[in-house]
Amino acid sequence: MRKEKIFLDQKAQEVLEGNDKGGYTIPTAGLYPYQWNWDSAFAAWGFSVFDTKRAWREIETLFAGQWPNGMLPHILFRQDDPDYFPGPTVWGTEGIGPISSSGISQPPVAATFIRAIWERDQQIGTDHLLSLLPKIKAWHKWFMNWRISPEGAVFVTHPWEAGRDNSADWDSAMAMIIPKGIGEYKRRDTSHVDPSMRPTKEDYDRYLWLVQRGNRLGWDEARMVEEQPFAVADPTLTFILLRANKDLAFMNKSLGLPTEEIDRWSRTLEMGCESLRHPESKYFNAINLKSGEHTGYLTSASFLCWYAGISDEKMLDILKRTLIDNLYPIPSLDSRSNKFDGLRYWRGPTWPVLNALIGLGLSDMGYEKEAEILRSKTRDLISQNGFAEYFHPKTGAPGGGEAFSWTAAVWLAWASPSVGEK
Ligand code: 9WN
Repeated sequence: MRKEKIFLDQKAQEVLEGNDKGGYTIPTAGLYPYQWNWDSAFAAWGFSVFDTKRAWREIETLFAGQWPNGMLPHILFRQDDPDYFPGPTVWGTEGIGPISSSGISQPPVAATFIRAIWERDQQIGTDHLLSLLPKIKAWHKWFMNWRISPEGAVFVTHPWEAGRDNSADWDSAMAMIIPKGIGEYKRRDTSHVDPSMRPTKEDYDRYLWLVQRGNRLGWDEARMVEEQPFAVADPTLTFILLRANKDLAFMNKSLGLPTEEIDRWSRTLEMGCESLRHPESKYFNAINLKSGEHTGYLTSASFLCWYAGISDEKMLDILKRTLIDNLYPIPSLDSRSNKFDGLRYWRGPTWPVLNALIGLGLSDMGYEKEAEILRSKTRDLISQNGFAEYFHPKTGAPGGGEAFSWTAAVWLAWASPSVGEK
């Protein structure tokens, strides 16, 4: 048993090292050849288990791409790679940020993992932290300036911003877009992965249309917000930013820095979380701000409430049901939904990264039993099927890319039996 544990820890470390491009980590070779925002933050968390300095380096290379307006891009294109579409020329952000990048952000998990890395070794970490704190704050402020609904929830202006590309949460808002004039383009993802596991062409047409619009408007938030064609209040970003603000405030306070403004943001977001509650079913869901309608989908993002520090009896009941319904919880879309598709990306599969965030939240709020079920099921998934991008919640079959950085990181920092032993 002990031997197997060490073997898988070693394998996970090799996945991270294999995807290390020298200071920054790609999610997986081929499919995702650049530095992605929340993937990189997860990778840093994984590195911190065996190499604290490398963990800080990952965070610092990520923040090196921060735009003057505080936005931290979702992809940093450090070198052009024809394996991925849409690449830097399609985004057209040249000259805006210090490194060639996309024009949108991604879920701000970084502050939470930065806190974890710092707490592991404050001696090495404090200097790194002091220079990062204003940058994290500037990024969170950008969300508060440009992505807050009137009710206080965070909304996304592109499905990629939530990190849950083809979630059913975007369906009604995506249907309102007519992707005229996008021209011919060639997808690359479907040459790496079976198309049945990927978003559809209709999705991609709209992803691209939104990118082309941002490019045309020079990624100027003030111009883009004037007539926002896609705006969905999102539980992923709302819960994650609230948690990130609390961790940022904690770190600031520990180092004698002010927290008033951050605390104010947290209060706004707490109201925003409540606005995401479905009026009838009472679970947290997304809202299409263009129509004002709750989307009504129960997704893995709905269960991030505890991660944000929100205890919720109704959600606990639904969680218990979900843990029974699925051999390998938590599905990215309720497996009882008629849109459930067990291997198609964010329309059904279980993602270890979401499980880790949900599990951390459950532990923090004292729901150890549920947290442990989730952790041991995630451990089974990875140890039986490898470091895949995601898994089928009923069969455990692996899907998407292989040798995936954030799955390896989740193993090392959360799912491995050796976590807590060291
Ligand atoms: C677009 C890298 C990223 C993740 C996202 C995941 C997927 C990209 C894509 O891969 O999105 O950002 O091209 O499909 O949905 O969460 O960060 O792993």
